Amino acid sequence: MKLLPLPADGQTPVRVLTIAGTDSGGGAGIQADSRTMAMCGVHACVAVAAVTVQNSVGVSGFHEIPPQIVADQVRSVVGDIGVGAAKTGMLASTAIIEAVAEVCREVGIGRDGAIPLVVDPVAASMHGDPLLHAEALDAVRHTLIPLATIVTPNLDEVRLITGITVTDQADARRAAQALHDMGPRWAIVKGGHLRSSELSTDLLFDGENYYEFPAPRITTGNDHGGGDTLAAAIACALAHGYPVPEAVEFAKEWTRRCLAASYDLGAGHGPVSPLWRLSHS
Ligand code: PXL
Repeated sequence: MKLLPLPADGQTPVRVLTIAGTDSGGGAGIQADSRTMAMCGVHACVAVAAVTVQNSVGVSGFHEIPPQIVADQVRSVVGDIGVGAAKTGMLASTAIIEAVAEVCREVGIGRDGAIPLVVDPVAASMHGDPLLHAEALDAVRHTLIPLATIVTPNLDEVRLITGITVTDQADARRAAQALHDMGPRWAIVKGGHLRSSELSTDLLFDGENYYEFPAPRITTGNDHGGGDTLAAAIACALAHGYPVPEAVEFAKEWTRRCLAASYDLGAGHGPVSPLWRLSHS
């Protein structure tokens, strides 16, 4: 695959900011984002929104960071270090979403700013453990998604956000339209969880044209952090100046490789792994 250019020794790399939750098991969230960013040659800046208590079996609790501290992390990083793109993951609550949206508008992150924003509307872990208060779905719909350059829900999140249960490509198109109507520049409906299909087809929509990204399905129980990895890779490619369809194409192949390299960890689901990059120059 075509990889993103790596910085030379001593050269300041492209920077990407993730605003998300930590995963003590190291598989998803900020840990997945930072790993993919590092393996893409990108310097990861992080604004921690929540700390989860989790391992390979599930999430047993989380602690929310005060909204002002989340926003201050974003302001501090953008004002000094500067970033080429940003990504949101687990934001947990309405108050954090509102604080993040406000600071993003202030510093120029988002669809109308200079810094593209990938919104991964994380609602629950793969085990079904909640990572977002149910009352915050309205803020996801009306405050967070409208800010996005691209929004990247999986099918469970599509159902929660739009009410549409996707079982085929026609449903996926309706869902992409419904998401786009909320205001992001681009919407992607990920087909990875549509187990009835042999292909994992992601559908990208800009309000006019649909772009399909079919890929052979990789069946593994070790897919923890897959959604985070896709969204983080999109953000890395956008920071390198890729147009959105090319960024998605890159990220899809990146994530496929990470799924193929996933490994067992603990008694539950292992993580997707970008470590394959270490042996491919
Ligand atoms: O993969 C979604 C996700 C995002 N962020 C955090 C998570 C998870 C899934 O478990 O724990 C912190």
